[in-house]
Amino acid sequence: MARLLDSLDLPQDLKRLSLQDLDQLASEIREEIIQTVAKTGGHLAPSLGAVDLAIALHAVLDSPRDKIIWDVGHQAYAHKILTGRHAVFGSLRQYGGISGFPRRDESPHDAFNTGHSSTSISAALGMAKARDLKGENFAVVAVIGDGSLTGGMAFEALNHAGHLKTDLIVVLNDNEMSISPNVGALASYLARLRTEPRLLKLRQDIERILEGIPRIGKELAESVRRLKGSVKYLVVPGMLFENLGFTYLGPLDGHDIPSIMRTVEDARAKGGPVLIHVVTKKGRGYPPAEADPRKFHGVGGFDVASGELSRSSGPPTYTQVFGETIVELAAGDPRIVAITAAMPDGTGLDTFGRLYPERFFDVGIAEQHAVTLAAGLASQRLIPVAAIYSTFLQRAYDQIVHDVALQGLHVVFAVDRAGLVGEDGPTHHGAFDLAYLRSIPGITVMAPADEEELVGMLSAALAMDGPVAVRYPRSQGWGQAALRPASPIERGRGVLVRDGDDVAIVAIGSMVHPSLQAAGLLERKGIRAAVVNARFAKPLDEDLLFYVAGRCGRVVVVEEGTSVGGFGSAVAEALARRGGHAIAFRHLALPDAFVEHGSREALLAACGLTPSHIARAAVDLCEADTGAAPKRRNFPARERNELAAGAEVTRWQAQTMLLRDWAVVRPPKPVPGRASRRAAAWTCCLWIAGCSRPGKKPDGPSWRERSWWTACGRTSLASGYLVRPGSSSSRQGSRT
Ligand SMILES: Cc1ncc(C[n+]2csc(CCOP(=O)(O)OP(=O)(O)O)c2C)c(N)n1
Repeated sequence: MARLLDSLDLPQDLKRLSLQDLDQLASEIREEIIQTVAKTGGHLAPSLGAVDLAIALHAVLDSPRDKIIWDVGHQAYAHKILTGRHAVFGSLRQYGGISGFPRRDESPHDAFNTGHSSTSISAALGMAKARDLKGENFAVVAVIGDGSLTGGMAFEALNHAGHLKTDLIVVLNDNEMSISPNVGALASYLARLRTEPRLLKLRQDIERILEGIPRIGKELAESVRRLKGSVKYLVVPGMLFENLGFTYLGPLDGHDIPSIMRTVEDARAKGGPVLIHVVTKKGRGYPPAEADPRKFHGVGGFDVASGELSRSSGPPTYTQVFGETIVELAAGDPRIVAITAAMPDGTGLDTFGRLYPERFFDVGIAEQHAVTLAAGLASQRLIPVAAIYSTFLQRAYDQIVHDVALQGLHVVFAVDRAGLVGEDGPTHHGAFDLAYLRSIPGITVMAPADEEELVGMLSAALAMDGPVAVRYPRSQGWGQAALRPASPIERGRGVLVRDGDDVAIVAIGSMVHPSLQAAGLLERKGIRAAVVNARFAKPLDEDLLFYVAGRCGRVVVVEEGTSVGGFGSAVAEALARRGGHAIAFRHLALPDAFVEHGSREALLAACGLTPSHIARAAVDLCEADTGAAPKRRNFPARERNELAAGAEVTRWQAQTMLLRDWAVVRPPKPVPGRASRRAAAWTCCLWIAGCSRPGKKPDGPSWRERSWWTACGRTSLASGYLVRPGSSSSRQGSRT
């Protein structure tokens, strides 16, 4: 039988379909979603639950003139199919295909980009106010789930909307679920509204009776008015929303298309802020998803017939290792408590929650509250572990700064999904945590090279002081390839995992193993690459960095984080601060742009973060005349002036500069007066500059190395820091 879906011009044609046709269309769309998501993966259960709602809204509204904002946007697949993307729906979440979330650049029907929860009411209110100010006329509808309504922003927006009183419709899509069952007092309140719809009838009956009482005297009239008010309080469903200034309509069956259509029309006619409460079933129309909506919230591929999820074999994911490790650690330390913001499964804390319910807090989709709750717990000497995805932790930046770091509180942040997350795309990539965390004073930021190191880092993090973040990617671990035995984690210390003297690859976290693979590729080309597992983005192991920088003269820094302000910037800052600006330097990182969706592998390749890209960068660095060697021998005027001013010479004097084996520069003895300090500085500069004269020490380092050291020496003096390039000190050399 020909499908309606293939013959309609949507969304316009919805308006002329019979109710029976609308139901028929709903089942066709469900089938389309099931078949597609089985291949592409995606948010199955939420989208199946919202099919009838999407049809009803598009049947009544005139999109894109009227605006529909889908909160989170993970439930908007039917909306996509209904608004011209049916033909390309098979490319859902694929590299180059359509996004799994609403995107303004994808369709004019996507009124607002979403991905993070609880934003829809604010955005809708902004649009509604813009409409009023511009004297325009269109409807604005925010569709928000009961889970997303637990986010503070949603309440901030409800509060403001109730005050502004402009025309705005909020559809509360209540399926009793966040990803896992919704938690909190609000969830219980909504449950009461759902389970006691008789209250609505009761209210109507009571109000009718009260209206019928004749007005005998002012006093009685006033009593009746008060009585009406209190009865309303007792029995009116949605009183919470009414008190916030909304008209509450509902609860309705969210799969009854005509009922939703009528109610939306009523809401438009009523005007002002209206909340329509619809009750839906997550996973509707696909029995396995209806039976287990938690499992089918977000899936990879699955077998439609059996409902079996495709599982990848191989090593456990970082998330699983985190979940298991934190349970083990908690067994030995009752101070450990765990916090999630509505993601017990996603973060791997579900087992912890089952084993230690008293020590486990699912706060709802409330990352800001999660972090400050952790701060409160830490202030009483418990050790909170807040497991939050990198992208969602962005929400709680001020809480990390103001409530945790400023007070030096010991909170452990398990920053999951750090780096590229794959098919969920730009709203979900964990691109920024290294950058936004490392700028916070007193914080420790580390990233394990593999799952073995994650275990060590978690134990170390619990034993440290102050805020500590451990960031790890959305991927499986390295299994047999993991670095074993993982050496003990020492705060601020990296590890030289492979020695070499042509080029140093300094990598952090998920990029350490690819860098080791790159070093293998380079070896075949006769290039000896040192590989540093930096472990810490903060504090940075500057000694190790300068050891390899001095030894190789060329540094490739690799990170799965933004190229702006992250680990690479930390390395570049350290080099600049300590005079290594003449080191040939390449930085491989995520671009300063939002990375699209696609498989993690495809995206890593597109961003140049594979072993072959790393090797290529190292080869380029070795081959290129990078201009690393200073062209001028004379000190630039600015530096000369700084030196003449005697900047920080005494600090410099307190140290010794080692230039490999062959030259030791000892600063002159401390000298009191400013003139003699200046003289001392000049002596040292000239001394170092002298080392660079070609042919002076035929058995010494190359001209290139010497001139680099010269450059370092000059900058050191100017900036007051000392560089120890290429020290042959056995202490550093033996650190692996
Ligand atoms: C700020 C933020 N935190 C966490 C998430 C992860 N997340 C995606 S959907 C979801 C549950 C949303 O529940 P609800 O709004 O009720 O929609 P449903 O899936 O039940 O349809 C969560 C926690 C997110 N998208 N944004």
